[in-house]
Amino acid sequence: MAAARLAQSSSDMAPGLDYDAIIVGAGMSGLYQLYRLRELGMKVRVFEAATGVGGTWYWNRYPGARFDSESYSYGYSFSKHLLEEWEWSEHFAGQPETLRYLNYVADKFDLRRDIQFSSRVTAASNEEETRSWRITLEDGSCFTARFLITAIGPLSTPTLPRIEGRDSFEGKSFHTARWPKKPVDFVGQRVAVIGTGATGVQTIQTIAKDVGHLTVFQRTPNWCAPLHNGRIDAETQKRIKAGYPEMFARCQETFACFIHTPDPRGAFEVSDEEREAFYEKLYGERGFGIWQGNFRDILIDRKANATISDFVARKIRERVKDPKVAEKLIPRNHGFGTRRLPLETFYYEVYNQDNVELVDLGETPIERITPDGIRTTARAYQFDIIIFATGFDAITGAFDNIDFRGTGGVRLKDKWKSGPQTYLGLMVDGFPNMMMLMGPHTALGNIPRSIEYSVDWVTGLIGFARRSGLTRLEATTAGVEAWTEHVKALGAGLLSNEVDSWMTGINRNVEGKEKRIVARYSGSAPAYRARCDEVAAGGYSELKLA
Ligand code: NA7
Repeated sequence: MAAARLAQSSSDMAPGLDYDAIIVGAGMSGLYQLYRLRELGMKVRVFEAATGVGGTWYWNRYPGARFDSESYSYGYSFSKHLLEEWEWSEHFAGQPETLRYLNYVADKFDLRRDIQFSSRVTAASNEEETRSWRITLEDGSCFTARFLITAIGPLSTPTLPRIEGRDSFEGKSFHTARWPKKPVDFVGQRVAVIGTGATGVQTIQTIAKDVGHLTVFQRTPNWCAPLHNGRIDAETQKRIKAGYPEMFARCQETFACFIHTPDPRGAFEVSDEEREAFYEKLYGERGFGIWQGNFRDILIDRKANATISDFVARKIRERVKDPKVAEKLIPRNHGFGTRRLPLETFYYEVYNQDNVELVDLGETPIERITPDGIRTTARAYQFDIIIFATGFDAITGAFDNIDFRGTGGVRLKDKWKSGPQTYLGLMVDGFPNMMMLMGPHTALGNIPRSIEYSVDWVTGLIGFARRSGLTRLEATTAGVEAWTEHVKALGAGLLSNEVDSWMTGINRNVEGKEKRIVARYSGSAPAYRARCDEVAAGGYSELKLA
């Protein structure tokens, strides 16, 4: 740290600007970006809307929130000391532990002194003359910097359902991503959960044991598979630590940076018995193996996909006692794994409890929320608590919330009206000196792995600019068009791109987000990195540099 502090005093900031760089957001991306830019000796300020660090893991305090990626594959890999010191207690850590981890990171690297909390950025405008950005906070204060880096998260803008009477409910109601810090008491309460995505599933399986009565309002069932979490014993802990270099190297090679590698065989290249045995094995294993480590063709070939969908449907029928309820829990409009796979722990068994009811909104849609509950076309329900597990305005939502203005006052929102347009998912033409972390068109997957790569790439670019005396870095229009077309082309043929979900940009609770767009890079992470590496190796000559 001493070296970093020393370096900071040598900041060669442009006169008249407040900072060399402003980072928006102190989640996993923002924290690491701050650490890296400090190494360059830059004067950096992070503005964060929350009262603490952590981003996703700060806000999502809902009961049962936890990783679906193996804990040890999710932590930062950049510091050997950190890897040695930190011990994950479970294979898939819960939110409190992850938030503790991120606070530990912030303390260990003394990051807090450059973070301004309770500071929501509402606008950011490019100032051509000074080659800088001016950001405005909710309270009206303004700050300037040469570079602007967005670390605002792909799933950070929660959305409430557009249901009539939503605000008339007189009991307690919570969106899962705006959960209060003080735990909510469910004992004896009549609770409703709307939404059965990854968040809804975690919430439902966790509160079912405490509630008086639980009613789950399901619009679309999702395919879920067992998480198989467990504590990490001392022996395993040692093995994990000794194996970090190999494990991280493996994550770099896989399609989406998870530790699971697809089976090179196609689903029909084995006998029916072998296929069944393979699925049975995957269903019994921890984590995303059944999704990311399955036959190579299940996410691209409809018939191959049907074999795993049939297998999981049988599992649901075995686990849910009431056949009518089981049928409601089996997805009909999309195949296994074509939406983000929720991982579960006795989720299906919840529906065997006498005090749990599943309402299929396909049969009986919600008419309105009332002061004392929810009314469907069939009947009125009374509740003490309503939980909205209704998801996010994903990927572009956080960008829409800030009034970004590029050169000539062009609004990013207008530029992206018919879908995002980016260069490598990192930059936009007309928005010089602005870099995006985990924005549209970048490889997401096991997100900390992608974060570390993108932060390192951005740091490389800014370091290059400083060494070369460059003060204006901009993507070319041709570069943006080419990358945007490339991302669109990559999506063709993937079953997941034929299904409505946040991954295809659909959120009917937000006006204008009713049509599918390609906001997500769906190629492989290694291919993504190879392309970005190529740009760096070429001296960033694809950019307009001045
Ligand atoms: P998701 O996966 O977007 O799930 C949202 C859920 O809420 C989903 O079941 C929706 O049904 C349901 N929903 C949304 N609006 C309504 C209305 N108006 N009425 C009824 N039901 C509704 O969000 P999550 O928070 O679970 O997960 C997001 C990601 O965070 C997850 O993939 C992980 O990567 C972490 P629908 O399916 O649209 O019919």
